[in-house]
Amino acid sequence: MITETIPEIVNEKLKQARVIGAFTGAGISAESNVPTFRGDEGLWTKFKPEELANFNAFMKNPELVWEWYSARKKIIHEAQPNPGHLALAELEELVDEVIIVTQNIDNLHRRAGSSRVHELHGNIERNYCIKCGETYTDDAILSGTLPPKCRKCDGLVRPDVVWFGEYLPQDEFTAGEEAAERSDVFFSLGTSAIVYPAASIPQIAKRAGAFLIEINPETTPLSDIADVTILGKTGTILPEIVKSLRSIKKEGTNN
Ligand code: BJW
Ligand code: ZN
Repeated sequence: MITETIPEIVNEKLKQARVIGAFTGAGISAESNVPTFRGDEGLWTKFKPEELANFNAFMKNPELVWEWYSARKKIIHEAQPNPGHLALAELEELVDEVIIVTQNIDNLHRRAGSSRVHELHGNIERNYCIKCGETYTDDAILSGTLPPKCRKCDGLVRPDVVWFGEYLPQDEFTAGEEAAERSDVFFSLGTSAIVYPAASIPQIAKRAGAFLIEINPETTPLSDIADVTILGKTGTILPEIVKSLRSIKKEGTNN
């Protein structure tokens, strides 16, 4: 079902759910003014993500790749969690377990208060040396000229994120698969759902029997298998969903 309003079945399924999973993408942070990767609203129209988010591009032109990441770092640093992130965090008060599986590297779920977050594509706050593996989480390493160099071995330092052609962190991906398999209701939120293997996570949830709800202003390849696709912004729809669930649960305890 593709709809612009929240159908009653969403409330019914959430009311019964003990474990809720949420797979998130750049769209959930769009209302925090963090640009998405693709589409008309995507700010990175000059370069396709495939052109910058890969190791060969980094080796060819580390300055350019670092310029992209430092610009994004600045935007993310200034960003605040939006009502969509906050609604997911609030859901933890109403349900036994809420597990977030995110493709985002921006930390906004944790900053909103979500306690279980699995990051499939890394985190912009971490960096590491490609030669000796030393990790850097302080911004001091980025304060000199770009690209930053390792203090130990003078090797190139890169952001600890997953680029095209690279493996996802195995433990995070496995945790994502487990969340998908265990969820009664599973959300796919603000993602174009085209980048694999991450995009297989909501498909695993559906196959394992979860009720799959997608929220996105546009349909995606996932819309074909979602039980409900709500065409809208996560910052508007998620708070409405959580508000209804709160009042339903409250009614239940009063009776
Ligand atoms: C809103 C909204 C609002 C807007 N509210 N919604 C051919 C076929 C199949 C697969 C492949 C292939 N060729 C290569 C591959 C594999 C490749 C892949 O999937 N490519 C496809 C693009 C074709 N995958 C990989 O390479 C992965 N690794 C891998 O496969 O390893 C195995 C291997 C190892 C060795 C050799 C070969 C294979 C790794 C993928 C890594 C992706 N990395 C990035 C960068 C991360 C770091 C960083 O952030 O810089 O991850 S790319 C970028 O895309 C980023 C994102 O996490 C990811 C997904 O994007 P996302 O989040 O969905 O954003 P958008 O912009 O696409 O969509 C935003 C959505 O929001 C839109 O739908 C809007 O409508 C919506 N929206 N406002 C709600 N207010
Ligand atoms: Zn080093």
